[in-house]
Amino acid sequence: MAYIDRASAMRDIAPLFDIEGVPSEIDRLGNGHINDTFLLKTKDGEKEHLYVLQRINSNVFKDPDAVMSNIWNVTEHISKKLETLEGEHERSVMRFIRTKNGESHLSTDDGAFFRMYKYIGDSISLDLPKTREDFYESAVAFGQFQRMLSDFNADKLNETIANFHNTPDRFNKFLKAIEENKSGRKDTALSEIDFVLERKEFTSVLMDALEKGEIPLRVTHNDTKMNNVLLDAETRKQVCVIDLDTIMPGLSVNDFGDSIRFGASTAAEDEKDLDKVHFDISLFEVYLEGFLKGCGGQLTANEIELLPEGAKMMTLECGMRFLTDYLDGDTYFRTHYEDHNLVRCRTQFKLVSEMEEKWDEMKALVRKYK
Ligand code: ADP
Ligand code: GN1
Ligand code: MG
Repeated sequence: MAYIDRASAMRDIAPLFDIEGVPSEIDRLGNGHINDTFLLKTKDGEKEHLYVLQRINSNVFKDPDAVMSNIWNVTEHISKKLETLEGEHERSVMRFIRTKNGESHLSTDDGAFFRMYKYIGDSISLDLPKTREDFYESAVAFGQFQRMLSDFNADKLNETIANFHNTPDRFNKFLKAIEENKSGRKDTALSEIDFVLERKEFTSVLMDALEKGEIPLRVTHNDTKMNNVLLDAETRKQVCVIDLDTIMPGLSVNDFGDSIRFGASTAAEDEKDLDKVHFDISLFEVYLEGFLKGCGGQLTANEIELLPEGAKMMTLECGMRFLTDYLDGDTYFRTHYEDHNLVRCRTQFKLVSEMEEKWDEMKALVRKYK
């Protein structure tokens, strides 16, 4: 997907939305791997307004209408709930802006899709928690998010990416990528490929538990990394869960697990020096406490028991996805240099190995909360 330049986003796209004021400045925003995200400033006399303008990645999201229908329904559901609570909640949910024609998003003649929402001011989004409290706050946010959606009718949800966290299916796609070797890079990743192949059995444990009815299907976020939660810049309290494209029926343990993968690490997802990358079990416990608090007693004993499996599954799956993309020639995740996906997959596998070493401790920790 070709990315759009800032000037044309501001000149040609922004004015088509029902925003206040006249677009005056635009900059790129955040470190997301998928969408094309801009911070837009407008001038309205003396006043200034801030918006986020995003081009949806239609290579990843094949049906942007389905994505936007989920997002409007979910944010409306959450807004209604917030109205019943005391206090100010303007920043607690994403507020989308329709186009001047009343559409939920904009489709252009060249097949691109854009959406606009309010920038959530005085907030930060972190690629690694700076303190334990930061991580705890993100856990509460994702737990509460799940709780707020517990009575959302899942039949209203579209599956925006088929089999998104179906890890055995991801494994089969990985095998296909090895076989096709579209990038010709297979020989540079043999030990990483073996790492995944050795864990084939594990890839199906959560889907099996779901099939046997041991854990429930819930409405989940499915992309719960720390930079998808905004914290207040001053108080560092959680403000809002963002990046709602992958809300779909899913597993609570995977929402827990994806946060652990990203945040309970001592280094960034793309750290090249693996000596710096460790799984920090004390951060696992911090997140566990925050997540359970946020979920408000909703998780079943089986779900709590399988939280470590969620952590290992999401880390292995994500590493496998980076590796698959590396073998395919970097067509899915945004990369910034030649081996970026390979570097990313190595950090994930390092974390998986350390989780395996600390497995009994992880299991003992969750059992304290059952
Ligand atoms: P992607 O799917 O590419 O990850 P996101 O929706 O997560 O796209 O947006 C990318 C980044 O932009 C986020 O990680 C965050 O840092 C920043 N961002 C997105 N929306 C907002 C917002 N409403 N307020 C402040 N920052 C935001
Ligand atoms: C992507 O969109 P972003 O950057 O928040 C990806 C996640 C991965 C993550 C790895 C839709 O998340 O599934 O876990 O990168 N999102 C999609 O950092 O594939
Ligand atoms: Mg994101």
